[in-house]
Amino acid sequence: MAMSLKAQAAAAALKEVKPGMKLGIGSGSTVNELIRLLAKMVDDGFEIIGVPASSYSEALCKELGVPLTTLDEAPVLDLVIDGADEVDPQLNLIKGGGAALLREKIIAAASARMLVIADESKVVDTLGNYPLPVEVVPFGLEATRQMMQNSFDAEGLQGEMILRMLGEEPLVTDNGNYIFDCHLKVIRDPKSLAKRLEVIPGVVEHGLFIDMAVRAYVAGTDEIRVLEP
Ligand code: ABF
Repeated sequence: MAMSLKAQAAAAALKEVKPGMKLGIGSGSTVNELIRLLAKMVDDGFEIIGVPASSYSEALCKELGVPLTTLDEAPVLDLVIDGADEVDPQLNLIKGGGAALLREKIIAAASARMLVIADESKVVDTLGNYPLPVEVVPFGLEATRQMMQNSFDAEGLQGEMILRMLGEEPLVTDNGNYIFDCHLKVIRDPKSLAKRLEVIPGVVEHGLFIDMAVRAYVAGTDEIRVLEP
């Protein structure tokens, strides 16, 4: 059976994984393909140790036999491979559609290099059409919402914020927090917005990954493109 685009992107990035590496493993459906391919390599005797970014990735790795450790045991990683919701030409990213952005960013920051795997639908000229996830502490939610609104106003963004729900209740992240999905349309200056969000005490982390990815493997129907900033 032909490989899906997501699996093709994952397979291309896996060529950068060398035996003995400590590998950050992101999350999402593209990374699930990566985990499946990695599990086959491990079955064939390839030795790596992974640090997963979400409880879902952890469970899949365990189920398929990918050896894991924790970031406490391996605080410095050689490489992380992760998906994205949007990728711009500088390889700035929006991530967090799967609600794992905080752990994904901690793992990316702990890794010497970050590779992105995606299909062509994720590539954009300007970030923002995909709603920006922002992880916030439940305490003082309304105050945090207003401070975030002020940041969007200051950036000239018409930001509608929607608290992510799971049924009738707010979705709770792996870290016990909530997520606002911020519909901003066009984020002209992601760096500036990131700085504004980072000084809000109730904001734990935002889904803008700036200057972190060094290469993206983007699978289209005709070819796999390798993007660099
Ligand atoms: C994670 O998975 C997220 O940060 C991002 O939201 C998402 C991409 O998912 P998929 O690969 O399913 O499109 O990496």
